[in-house]
Amino acid sequence: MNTIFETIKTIAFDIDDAIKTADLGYSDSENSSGEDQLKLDVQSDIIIEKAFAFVAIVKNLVSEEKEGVLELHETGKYTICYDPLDGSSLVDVNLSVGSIFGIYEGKLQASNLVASVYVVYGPRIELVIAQHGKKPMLSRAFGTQFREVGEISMNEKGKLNAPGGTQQNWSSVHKTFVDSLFNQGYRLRYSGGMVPDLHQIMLKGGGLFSYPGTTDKPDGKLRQLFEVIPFAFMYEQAGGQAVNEKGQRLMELIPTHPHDTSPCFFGSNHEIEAMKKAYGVH
Ligand code: P6P
Repeated sequence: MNTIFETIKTIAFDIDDAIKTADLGYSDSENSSGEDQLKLDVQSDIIIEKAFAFVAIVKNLVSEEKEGVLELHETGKYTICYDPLDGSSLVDVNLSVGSIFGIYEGKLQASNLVASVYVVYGPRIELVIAQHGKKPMLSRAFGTQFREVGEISMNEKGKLNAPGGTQQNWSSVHKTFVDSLFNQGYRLRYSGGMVPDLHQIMLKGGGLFSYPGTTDKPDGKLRQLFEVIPFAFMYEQAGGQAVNEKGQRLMELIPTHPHDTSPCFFGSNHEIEAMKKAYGVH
């Protein structure tokens, strides 16, 4: 597993370099979710694929930017599901973006997640690794090396509220719930980048990130295998919770297709319990 983590650290520096030097235009293709691909999306995906081609324990890759499963090593053990550059459309306005990796052993479902990693490309490059039985570990790049900074723990109750999706497409239950948090003094913190938005809530003591089912996206927007499940694991390991609109743990998800999405709520215990009560699912 450490070989995978070390490979991701190398990937982080290469993608950070690409962000700073690459053409920010659009390619002439779409990803599997029908979203226009930036040249940077494609370049980041290639960086990751080339890096893991030399890691024998990696059996398969599943990328947000590609359809299906790519077999790398027949005798490998793990499948890595990843979003190479989540929120890439924010690069051209110089906001932080990230890469997300879910490392699975066996069938691609949440219960088979062995570890998750995300990288934040911001004023600094930061990387968080979550493993079973441990708090997520934050590392930061100093020069060409990552150094561990410390474990991440979430408070029981936070102050930040990151409500995703288009408000006019929210249910009335969700709108009432989100407004109730703001009426209690929660601060709006939403950039449109899942990785920096969830990173901020974890590091700043907690709160709630929500991307519910909406009238335009009834099953939510965020992809289960390489966005929702990796972060659900992060939040649970940090002492928080991660649930869907029925209050069910996202770590119980069993996708039927590699690009399945799910409504998702990530947060401190207090905010998730408040969400369950507001949704009538507690
Ligand atoms: P909306 C970026 O496109 C992304 O996939 C996530 O990084 C982010 O949380 C979400 O979409 C933002 O979506 O609909 O709120 O703009």
